This record gives sequence, C-alpha cells and structure tokens, in this order.
Amino acid sequence: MAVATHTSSEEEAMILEVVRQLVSEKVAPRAAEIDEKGEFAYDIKKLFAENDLMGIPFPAEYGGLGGSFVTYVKVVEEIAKACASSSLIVAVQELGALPILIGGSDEQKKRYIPKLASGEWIAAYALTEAGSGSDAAGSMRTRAEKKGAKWILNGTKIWITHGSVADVICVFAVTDPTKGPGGISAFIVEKDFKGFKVGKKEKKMGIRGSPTVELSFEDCEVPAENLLGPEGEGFKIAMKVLDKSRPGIAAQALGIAAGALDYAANYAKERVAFGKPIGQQQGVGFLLADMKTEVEAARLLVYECARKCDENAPDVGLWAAMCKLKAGDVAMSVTTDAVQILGGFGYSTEYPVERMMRDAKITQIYEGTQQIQRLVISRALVGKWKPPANGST
Ligand code: COS
Repeated sequence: MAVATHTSSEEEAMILEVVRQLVSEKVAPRAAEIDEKGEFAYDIKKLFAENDLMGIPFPAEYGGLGGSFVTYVKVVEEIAKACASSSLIVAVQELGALPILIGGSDEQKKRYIPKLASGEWIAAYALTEAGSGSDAAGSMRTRAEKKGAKWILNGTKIWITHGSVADVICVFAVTDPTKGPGGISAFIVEKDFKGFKVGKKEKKMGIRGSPTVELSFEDCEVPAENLLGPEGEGFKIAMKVLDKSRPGIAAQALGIAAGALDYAANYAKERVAFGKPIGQQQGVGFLLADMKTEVEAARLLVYECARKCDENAPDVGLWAAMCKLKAGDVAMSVTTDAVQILGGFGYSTEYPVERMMRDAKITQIYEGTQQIQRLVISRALVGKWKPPANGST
C-alpha cells in the first residue's frame, strides 16, 4: 500500500468538524432505530459517501481522499461515539479494500478502489470459517483450484461483516494444502460471480445495524486476473491487512467508550440523590475519574498506532494489537460502568448506554480476540516457539 499522504492539522480539523456535525444531526438521531431494526443503514452510507468519508486513507491516485491514518481513526471514533454500527460503514470499507491496496496490482487498484472510495461499491473481507477463527491459517478449508483461465472456489465463510451488502469481497482460500500458511491465496470476488451465495444472517447482541453473514462458494468462478498478489501470499496479505484494520476497530472501541463516558458524566451532573448530584458523591465521581483516565490511555495508544500506520513503521502489527487490546477492554469496562451510573435507566433501551455496552462486547472478539492480540504482542517480545526437529523440548 502506498504511504498515505499527510493530512495537515487544518484539513483534519475541517474534516472532523464536518463529521461532528453530521453525527449530531443525522447519525445520533438514527442510532437507536438502526440498532432496533437491525438493518444496514443505506441512508448513512449515502451520507458518508457524499461527504467523502468512505476512502479517507486511500491514495488520491485511486480516487481516495489521500488522507492520513490518524484522520481516519479520529473519524471512526467520532461516528462510534454515537453509533457503533455506522462507524463500521467506514471501518469495514477500509478492511475490505486493504487486501487490494496491499496486495493488488495497479490494474486491480484502478478497477476497484475508485468505486470503493466513492462508496458506489461496498467491500467485505472473508477470512473466517466455522472451524477457523483464531487459527486462521491452520484450519482453513475453503479451496481454490485453477481450471484454465479461472480459479474455482469451494467452501463457506462465516461471520463476514457486510457480506450481504458487499459488491466486492476479498476471499482467502487454500490453493496448496501441503504448504500450510504458504498455501493460502487471496482472491477478489464480485457478488455477481457464478457460484457465490449469501447465506444465513447472524442474530447478534450488538452492532445490529451491521449485517454479519455466511458466504458460500459453490464452484464459484473467479477470473485468473482476480488472484491478489502471487499465489501462496494470501495469508501474509491477510495478516498485513489486520495490522492496519485493527486500529480502525480500536478507534471504534474508543468512540463507544468516549460516547458512554460523555453520557454518564452529563447524567451524573444532573441526577440528584441524597441531596446533591450523584457526580458529587465520591463513589460515582471516582468511577468517572477512572473511566476518563482509561479512555485517554486508550486514545493515546490508538492515535500513536495510527501515526505508525502513516509512517509504515515496522512494528505496526505490535501497536495494532496493543491498541485493539486496550481500547476493546476499555470500551467494555467503561460502558458497563456507564450503565451502572445510570442505574435502572442504564438498563433500559430508552437510554443509549445499554446499546453501547452491547456494542462494546464485539470489540473484544472480532478482528482477532483479545487473546490473539496478546499472542501477537508476546510473540513480538519473545518470538514464536518452534519445536526442535528431534521432538525434545
Ligand atoms: N505481517 C506479515 N506477515 C505475517 C504477519 C504479519 N503481521 N503475521 C504472520 N505473518 C507471516 C509469518 O511471518 C509466517 O510467514 P513465514 O512462514 O514465511 O515466516 C506466516 O505469516 C504464518 O505466520 P505464523 O506462523 O505467525 O502463523 P500462526 O498460524 O502461528 O498464526 C496468528 C498467527 C494467530 C497471529 C493469526 O492466525 C491471527 O491473527 N489469527 C486471528 C485471525 C483474526 O484476527 N481473525 C479475525 C477475523 S478477520 S475480521
């Protein structure tokens, strides 16, 4: 992927000002309804597309805004403060486009990135399978076999965010089962390709406005030119993508936490108990103090990781794992505490914090569980253990 061009602080401030206005006028009022209906918000996607938010860090030469990663994570954060599902409209476009930006040829980028940057097309990323979540390489079963000028894909992917609304999906499949991770390749599949089918939609606890579905490939015909990168490089592309997409999910988690903190702090200023606002009671005031400290700690990690993405720093993967780990845990703890501060009201759907708490949970699970983030972090410190050839430890 080309290094994203720098966004000046004035440009970034302008973009964020527009986003804050859109969020308060158009996104926040729709958030509860999007959650309740559990439908993809095409109106919000249109709004984001019209305001050039679908391809912030995509290179300008391919129709993107050529913005920085730092600006991109701040935009995701601002949207997630009000509506976690809507923040995924921007973050998953990034996830789905990254395999092409990282592994694609100039021709593939020219063909797909402008449509994704403008929001005309929606993208998805299909790695996970029923038996292959955390062990993404070892347990992958989807196969791709070359037949003439086509690759024929067979298999099923699950938990694919936006899979049912996507026009283009980057799919990972085994091309040589004897080679482990080195036998996995990546493909660009368009929704109209023969043999591609959208299956069951998950009924989820949170991010209910973001459809998560099963995708099946039954002798799915993919033109040879839609192989992404060299054959056998698919797993590396998948991992490099996650290094740059996890900061987007961390930003989503940060936004959810910051939104819940704002709401709880305002509530604590007004709600009176025992003769004074509950925020003046030390039990609640100190809870808010801890929530604020955690949110700011997460924010520093997310922004620093984004800065490293802009620099293409060699330790981006480590920082992506650290910021996703921290921000996901902060989102869960801060939203849970926000519900506690609102008491019975916090538990009611009439207030947004119960939705925020439900939305927070997924940030500890998807794009690699918190346990996988710790694995990535610990391997950066001590390396991956390999059993000695003679079998002794
Ligand atoms: N960038 C580039 N290459 C990478 C890489 C990265 N971030 N991470 C791993 N690789 C390479 C390795 O260098 C190795 O290549 P070589 O054999 O040439 O050295 C190859 O990929 C296999 O890597 P590794 O041996 O580390 O693979 P493991 O099977 O041990 O698993 C984990 C790696 C567990 C980290 C990976 O499977 C993972 O991230 N799992 C979670 C997947 C996930 O997040 N799923 C969420 C759904 S997607 S939204």
